[in-house]
Amino acid sequence: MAYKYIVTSALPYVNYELHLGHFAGCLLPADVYSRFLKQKGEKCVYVCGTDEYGTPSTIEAEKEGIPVEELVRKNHEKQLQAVKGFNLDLDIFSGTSLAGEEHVKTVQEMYERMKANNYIYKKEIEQLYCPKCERFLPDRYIQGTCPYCGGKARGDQCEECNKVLDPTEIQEPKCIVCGTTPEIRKTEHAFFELSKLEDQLKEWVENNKHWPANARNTALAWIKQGLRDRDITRNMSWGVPVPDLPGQVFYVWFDAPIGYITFTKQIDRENWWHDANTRIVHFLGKDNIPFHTIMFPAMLMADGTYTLPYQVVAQEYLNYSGGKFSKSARRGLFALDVLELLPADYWRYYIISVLPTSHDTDFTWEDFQQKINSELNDTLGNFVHRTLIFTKKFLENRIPGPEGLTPEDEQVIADAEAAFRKAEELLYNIRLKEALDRVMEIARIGNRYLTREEPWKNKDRMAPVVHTCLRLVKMLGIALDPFIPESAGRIREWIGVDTKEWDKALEPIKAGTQVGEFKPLFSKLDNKKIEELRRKVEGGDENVIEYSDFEKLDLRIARVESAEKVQGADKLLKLDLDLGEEKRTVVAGIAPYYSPEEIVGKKIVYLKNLKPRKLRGIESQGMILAAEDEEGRVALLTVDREIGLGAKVE
Ligand code: B3M
Ligand code: ZN
Repeated sequence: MAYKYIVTSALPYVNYELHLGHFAGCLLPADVYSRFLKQKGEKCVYVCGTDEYGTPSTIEAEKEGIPVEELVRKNHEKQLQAVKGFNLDLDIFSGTSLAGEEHVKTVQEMYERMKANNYIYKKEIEQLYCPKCERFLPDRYIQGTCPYCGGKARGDQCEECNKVLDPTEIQEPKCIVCGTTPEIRKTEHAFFELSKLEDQLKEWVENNKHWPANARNTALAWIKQGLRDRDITRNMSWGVPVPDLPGQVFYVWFDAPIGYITFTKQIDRENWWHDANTRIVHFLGKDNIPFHTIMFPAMLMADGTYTLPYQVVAQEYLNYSGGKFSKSARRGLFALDVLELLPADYWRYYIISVLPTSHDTDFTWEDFQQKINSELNDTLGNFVHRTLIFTKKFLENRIPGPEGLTPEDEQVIADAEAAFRKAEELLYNIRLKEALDRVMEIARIGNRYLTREEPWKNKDRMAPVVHTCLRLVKMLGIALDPFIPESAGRIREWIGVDTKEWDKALEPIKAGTQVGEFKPLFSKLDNKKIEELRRKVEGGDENVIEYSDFEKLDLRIARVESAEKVQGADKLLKLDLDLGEEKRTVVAGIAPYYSPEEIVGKKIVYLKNLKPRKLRGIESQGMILAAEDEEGRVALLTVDREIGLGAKVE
């Protein structure tokens, strides 16, 4: 029975700048898998797009001071560039707001069906409302103290102990926009009666024995804790409107997975979703497991018209030299940056070869260098290049026929075919890293064979050996396509193979074909080059200081006891500071911004161990800290709560 495949990658939030972690987590594995299925002639579409609604976008838009629609368009375009640059063979890269009415309709219709099937009810809840902004505060707009660990809590989660919180239990809550203390108000929301589906979900997950362990275990652990009904609406305007709750939109995690259906609709395959013969295969990062193994399947069950996901492939994290990727800290490898350094295939090869399938993996430059040099260049590149060089040098650049093949030569082809078939089986089972290793085995077989045969020493053997090698090169040109499509395409072009159909790889190669112009597929990365790449990515070392540099500064809190103008210098104020145990005098250039009366009594930040210097005859001992912006406004650094004089700033 032939299946249809809908392959999806988790929709990246549109405010993200895509980095290699996203490519390892879901984009590349889905691409490899769907490319392979298409090569096998399976009916397959690969859909993805940006996740655009909800607070992740509105918060970022506010930060950048632009309308949310503008942020979405701008960032979607950037992500699209990255996705294209990495040669993802997507059938569509859409977006939940960019899909417009189509998405609104899909979401609202699904909601109506869930409601008709009695899985939706309305309930009044207590929510934080900011009287100054005159609105209910979405989770992430609330900041305060965690009631469990006392750490900083943001919205529905504590940033320190990671506990999931009800925003109303956060202590000393504040609106992040205006700083006002919000009040609790009642509002009616729609709830998804997830609890009703608990048994059905449990049975379904238990029966999905073909799921990878991380997805299945996480899902079962969640179900074991008991499934609570879910609030699926929010009082905000950036989202899909809830038809029967004016002023509210669906929670972003409700509309986002429905995006998979909307995007499939946009390429006219909607009916696949209703077909029991369709295998829906989700690729995602491990933090998204519960939404893909429980929430979304439950929504599909409650709707009743869609087929359920077949496979959930969750990757662990790819970290950058021991820590999470972070743009603001300039940590990690961002897609558009790295494409300027090396062709996409280098990155694609590396990512798949270290795919974090069962545990978090670290990107390190040493490992990257080693894989590119010894595998991509020495094993693959050299094998292809040597074969083509022999063809050119000894065989007038024409592919020789199979005449004179010995049983040993036939055995080499048979061994390579076995590796090829094994790769095929592994690809069907989505074991991509192992599949790539089997494909590389074809090149290793070829290299060992050439080293053993040394055809340059025995000219009679040249034609059969090169023929044998070219059979392997053809297999590589096809089997590498899911992994490194650009290089695979080049290989096929050089040897005149005009198809990438998977099963054509084992057919004999056309004798007499002229080999095209070729060049080395890859180049080695020496230490200097690696250092250069690392510096480019990390933004150079010039602007970075060590913690020990910072530690040299003896910064203290001091109170301004008295202040007076310095005679004959209209910019300067002489300040007497109280550090608790001791007193100091400084001269500061802040007279244009602060009057003496204004500054007395302020607790400010004081740099104690700066070498004293004389200004207008007065010894200035250290300095006080102030900030200045581009418009020339100046503000003193002060403390935001009670603290003892002389306290160390660190
Ligand atoms: N945007 C979470 C994330 O990017 C979320 C995935 C949605 S998949 C339907 O990590
Ligand atoms: Zn507010």
